[in-house]
This record gives sequence, structure tokens and C-alpha cells, in this order.
Amino acid sequence: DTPAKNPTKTHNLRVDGSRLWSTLMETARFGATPAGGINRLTLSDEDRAVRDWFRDACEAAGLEVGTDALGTQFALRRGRDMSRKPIACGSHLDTQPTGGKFDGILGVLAGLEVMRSLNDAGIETEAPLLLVNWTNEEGSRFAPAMMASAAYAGEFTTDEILAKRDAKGVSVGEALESIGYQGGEPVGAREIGAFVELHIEQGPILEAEQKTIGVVEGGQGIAWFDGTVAGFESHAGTTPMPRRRDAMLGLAEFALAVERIALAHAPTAVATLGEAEIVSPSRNVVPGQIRFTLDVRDPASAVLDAMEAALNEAAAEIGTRRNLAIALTRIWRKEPVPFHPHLIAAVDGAAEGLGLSRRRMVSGAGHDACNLAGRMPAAMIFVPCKDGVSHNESESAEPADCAAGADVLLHTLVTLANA
Ligand code: HGY
Ligand code: MN
Ligand code: MN
Ligand code: MN
Repeated sequence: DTPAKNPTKTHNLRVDGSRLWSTLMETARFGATPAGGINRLTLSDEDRAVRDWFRDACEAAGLEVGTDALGTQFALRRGRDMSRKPIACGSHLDTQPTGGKFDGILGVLAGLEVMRSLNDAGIETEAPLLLVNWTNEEGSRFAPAMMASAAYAGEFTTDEILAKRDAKGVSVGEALESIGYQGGEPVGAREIGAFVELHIEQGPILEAEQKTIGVVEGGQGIAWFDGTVAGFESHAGTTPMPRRRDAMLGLAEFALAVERIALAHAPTAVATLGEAEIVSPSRNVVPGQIRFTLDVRDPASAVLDAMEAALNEAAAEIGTRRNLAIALTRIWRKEPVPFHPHLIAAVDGAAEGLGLSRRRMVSGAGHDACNLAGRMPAAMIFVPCKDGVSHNESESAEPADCAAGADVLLHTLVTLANA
């Protein structure tokens, strides 16, 4: 039955919200933490388990599943006109170590729910549809974040990504091999006509304004830095305070400078010193070497530049004053990215057709859609999450909002696939 001939058939179509919710709860067991979150680092055994589950669920829904050389999983739903590029949805199934049940996972499982709902309604779209689980969106185990979609968009070669190593020295290639997900498809070979990603907002705006849908117009810019503080190890009992070159005190001052620099560009700029490690730590040794990381973001590229300059100045000033060497190396820069007006309009139209409250917004978090926008039309749909909290085990969302987001995804995909 073709929706083009029978638009009301699609118009009244809704996903099965309780099936979607039970899928979210069912897959939360892979990497479940005692506090009710998920710790499912990319390419871990927990990630393998959820990937196997996802592959089986897609195949059970009649989708053809392929895997590329970075382990990204593509599940294809055939359309009437297979000469057209598929209209894609999806997100990521890997999580932060203190992850929740919805970040990334909602976008993938809502895509599965859309396919299941179209199957139940016996609806075939003109263009094929595609559901994608992108490898390593989080960037917690291997940097940078959103690495597989960045490689798909041509920002990195496959070999560059396969060679990236985690803190234990394991490479992406070795990790893929160990979980059996180094697929045969060349990265970027598969044509995609457009990509629409459903995601929780991971911020407080929709909930505060009591809006159900975020119509996302783009993603902000991101810069990641690796940092070192070099001082001098010395005896905790015999080294007088004025003679110390204490790397910990240098980092403490620098951390406050990071906050000051972000606040200087309020309200948009954010900066996070998320990792810090004393090399060869010991209770009775003055810290001499520290490694740390920085994550700096703003919707404007010029502000990212200004913050980077200010961070380097602060490092030099504190270093000179405390006889330390504080060095920053920028390892990743993602420019602010606008989404595609035609797709934004399709998302807005779908939400309007469903009578859902909504507002335009820019994404504070990075997403795979932000990388794909460099290669194809891309857009995002947000739904609220409780207190705007994410990257925390307490992350939660409402079943009705998840279903509403999936309905907007369904109607956006059908509109694009039948255009
Ligand atoms: O860091 C991010 O913005 C994404 O959640 N990985
Ligand atoms: Mn995410
Ligand atoms: Mn995330
Ligand atoms: Mn001693």
C-alpha cells in the first residue's frame, strides 16, 4: 500500500510507544550499573552484546544489516525505488562510563521502532530507509568523539581511526577485532540521501519551557585539548613550601582560569577539565607531572579561537609564576555546523502535523548528525530529559516524550522518502 496514494494511512500512523519503552529498558541490561545507569564503552564486551542484539532485532524486522570497517552497523529497509539513496536515521549505542539509558540509544531504538511500525502498517516507502548505529560517538575510550561518522564524512581516513589508542594502549583496530566487528564495507562507501537523528536534549531548555520537541538548527563548535603540567617531584616532608614546583597547585589555578575564561564568554561558552592524572602519584611526594584534558565549546568559531588564546596565556602566566611548564595541545576541532533548512522544515512540519509543542534550538552536545551535515542534508529532533541531566547514571526521560520523538522521526522519514 503506497502512502503517496493513501496519505491518511501514514498520517494517522503512530509508533508503539510501549514497545519502544520496553526495548529501551531491555537493552539497558548490557552494561547496566548498580545505580541504574549504563557503562557500555565503545568496542567493549558490553558494546558487542548490544550490537549483537541490535543486529538480530533488525534482521527480525526484515532489515538487511551491513557493517563497515569501523564497525558502524547499517540496517536497510528496502523501498519501492531502490535507485534512490536511502533516508537514514539512527545514533549510537555506546555510552559514557557514567552513562544513562537514553543518550544515543533513544535515536537507534526509535529508528528500530519506526521500521517495526511501518512493517505493522504494511507501508512501503518510495526511497529505502536506513537505520545506523555509529561506532564510538562518545569519544570517552578513544578520542575524538563521533569518530566513525567523522570518518564516514571524510574528516579522517579509516587507518587513522584504526590506529587510535585508548588509555591502556589498545587500538581501535585491535578492539574491533576482539569483539568481531571489523566489517567488510569500506567506510563512506554506502550512499545516504539524508540523515535525521532523534536524541534527548541533554540540557534543561525543553523541560523548563514545557516543550515536547526540539527542532534543532545546528550544532555548536567543539575544541578538545590534551594538557600537561611539568613541575618537580620532591619529598613531602623536607621540601619547604616556597621551594616547591608543585604541578597539582599549578593545575588547580589553571582549572579556575578555565572557568573564568568560559564565564568571560557567558552565556554561551562552556569549558570542562574532565580528566586529570598525576603521573606516579604518591601521598608523600610533591606532584611533578600531571596529564589533563579540556573540552571547550561555543556556537561561534571566533569565541573558540578567543578561548584557546586565553587558555594558552593563562597557562604561560601561571607557569612562569610557579616555575612550571603548562602545555596545551589541541587534538580536535569541530566547527559549528548548520543543519539543512529543508530537513529542519520537514522536522518542524512533522511535529506540527502531530500537534506537538516545539521550539528551535542549537545543540550543545556534539552528535553524529553534526559530522554527517558535512556530506549530506542532516537534521535532529530533541526530546526533553529530566532536569536536563545526561552523562550521568540518573539520566531519564518520559515514555510519552520518547514516543512523541519517535512519531516525529517516523513522519519526517516518510515525508523525505516519499518526496
Ligand atoms: O561530547 C558530546 O557532546 C557527545 O555527547 N559525545
Ligand atoms: Mn549522544
Ligand atoms: Mn553523550
Ligand atoms: Mn623516603
